[in-house]
Amino acid sequence: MGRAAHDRMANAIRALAMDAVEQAKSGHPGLPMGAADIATVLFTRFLKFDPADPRWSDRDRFVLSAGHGSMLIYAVLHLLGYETVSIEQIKRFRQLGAITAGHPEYGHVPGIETTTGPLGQGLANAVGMAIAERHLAAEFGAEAVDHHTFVLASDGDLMEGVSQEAIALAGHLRLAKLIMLFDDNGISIDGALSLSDSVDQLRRFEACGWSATRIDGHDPEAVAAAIAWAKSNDRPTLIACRTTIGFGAPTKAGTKDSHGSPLGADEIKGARERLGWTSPPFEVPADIRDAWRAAGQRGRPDRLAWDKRIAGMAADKRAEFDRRITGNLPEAALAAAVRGLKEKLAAVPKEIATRVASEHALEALTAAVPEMMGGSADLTGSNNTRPKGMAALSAALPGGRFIHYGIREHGMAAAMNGMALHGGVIPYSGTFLVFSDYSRPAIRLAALMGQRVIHVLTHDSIGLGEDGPTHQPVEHLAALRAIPNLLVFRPCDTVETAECWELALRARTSPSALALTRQNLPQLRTAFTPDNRCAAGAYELVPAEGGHAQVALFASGSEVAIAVEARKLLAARGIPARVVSVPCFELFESAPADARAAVIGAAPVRVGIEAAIRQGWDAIIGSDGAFVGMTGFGASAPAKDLYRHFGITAERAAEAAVTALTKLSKR
Ligand SMILES: Cc1ncc(C[n+]2csc(CCOP(=O)(O)OP(=O)(O)O)c2C)c(N)n1
Repeated sequence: MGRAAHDRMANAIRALAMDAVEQAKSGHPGLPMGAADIATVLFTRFLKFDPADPRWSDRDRFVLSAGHGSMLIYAVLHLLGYETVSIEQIKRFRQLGAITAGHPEYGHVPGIETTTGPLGQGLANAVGMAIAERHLAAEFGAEAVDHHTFVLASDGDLMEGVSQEAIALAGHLRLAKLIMLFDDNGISIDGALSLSDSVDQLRRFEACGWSATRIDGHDPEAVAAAIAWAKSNDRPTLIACRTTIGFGAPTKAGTKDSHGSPLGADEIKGARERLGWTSPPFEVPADIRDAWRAAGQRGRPDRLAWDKRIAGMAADKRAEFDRRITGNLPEAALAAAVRGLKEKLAAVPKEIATRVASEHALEALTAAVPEMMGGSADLTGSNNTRPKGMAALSAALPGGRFIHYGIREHGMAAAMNGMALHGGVIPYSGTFLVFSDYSRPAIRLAALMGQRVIHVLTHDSIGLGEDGPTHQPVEHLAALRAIPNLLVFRPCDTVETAECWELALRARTSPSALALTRQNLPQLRTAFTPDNRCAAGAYELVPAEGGHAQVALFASGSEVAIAVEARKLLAARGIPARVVSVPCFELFESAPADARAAVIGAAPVRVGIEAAIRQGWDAIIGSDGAFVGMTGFGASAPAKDLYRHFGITAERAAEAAVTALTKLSKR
């Protein structure tokens, strides 16, 4: 392609971007106009994809990490011939009901792998995608899995802390098929980057084990040469592409004024003149459209050849590959594993911590579900996420299933999102519940994007003991429960732990968090039940005896055993009480109203028990219910002493019930 043809193709992106932002009266023209040359080279000469099959599993992945530049990807997809991204959709950029959202996440537009509004996330997602690619290639061979992951990142992406975690991990794992195109325009919202940053990015990336180069991002041949070089590298590559933000805009190019607001009619007129773009808004000349469409057809032969290779695979290997890529679970094996676990526990009950119960569950589940990939942020022995025999993934052994993420909770959670978005693997990993604060932004995005990632969060209360209040979560359960579409499980014993694991795996479009104890807990579910009782979210564990329940005790996790003891104390005083285990608020909330009402029951007094703050419990116990839990931070002491000190005991729970009953009788 000659330079003139390239320029006209890139200008089509620029024109669509400035016109769409103008029409929407909001958006970010600067990045698409500045990065148009990079995108044109990448999409017309390198990226492997087929608009006729956007979900083709061996396509190259492209992540626009700087999601605010979304008009770049919409314009490109439209020009390439992705049918859903019609000109009508571009005209309705950022409007209610349009697929062209301001910051598109996953799932709205075919062809968009993910773009992240919160800067830095997409970059870390790309690292996870590259990990998944390496892993699946090791398992199924290059004839099935052999693609690159490209990410376009901005200054903001590289300034965010999560980027450091992600690039360090990528360099360490030598993810050679990961290529980062850095839109090196030196401008952010406040103005010149020099206001707040003086990092030498090339040396930074090199120090993290990457190859790095800087080029003129408006020179298509330089971009092409750099990408070709990057593809031949044995390590991940940073291509810093020097660009001018808002390229083409007569007065706003190179300034913050082109970053995040419409250019205005005069500026757009001037840009059209400068770029030699004579078409009216939203119109693309036929020859340019044809050139883009032709580029969109480039990948078709590759895809057809891939189809053939897959069709030629041994039948059982092919079936397994298809199953993994579609995300279906091995139903029979999973059901048998869970049943086997529960039968064993019914025969020989165990008094162990739920984190240990989780390890036992993982031994059975990871054997049955080979797409599960474990990990931990340097707390492997504490999180119990590495079942015996699970090999560690490394640069030399990409087929390993356990990832030592290092002390990088945020990067870990964001990489897990990328792995899930890539498909073919189910990532789970661990840290302490209290450090979910460090991974929260990525957990939130997993929930928003409907991705199946599973966070094992151990040391889930003051029950962790001597490490003290910095390590003791008190508000974290409430904070996680506040995230829509996140399933927060807090199982009370070994059986519930197995059941919650099964539910997390079956939640195709929700991430899960499993809050697990450090301390031992008695097994409360001693009788075998084939059904998954935790699926209801809450259920009656022990009924009232000696008449209608006067008291209902609701608890989760380690406090369910306390509720069971409190019930005995109440029984001794002639007060019938029932115990309801509440392993998952979200599943309970989604149950039908009559089922919910039946579980809540008619006892005049309701008591909630959880070694955490009350927030959220009123939905179950009512605002007039009694709550036994935490009201502030914990302390450093052995767990048993802390439970006594903070009054989270059976005696206190029974007392609270009696006090409430007495109050009622006086009314
Ligand atoms: C985590 C996070 N913090 C803040 C923002 C708001 N924000 C959007 S773009 C941006 C910076 C823009 O600079 P740059 O990344 O260089 O993009 P460019 O100006 O080149 O388009 C900021 C702070 C965000 N999207 N995410």
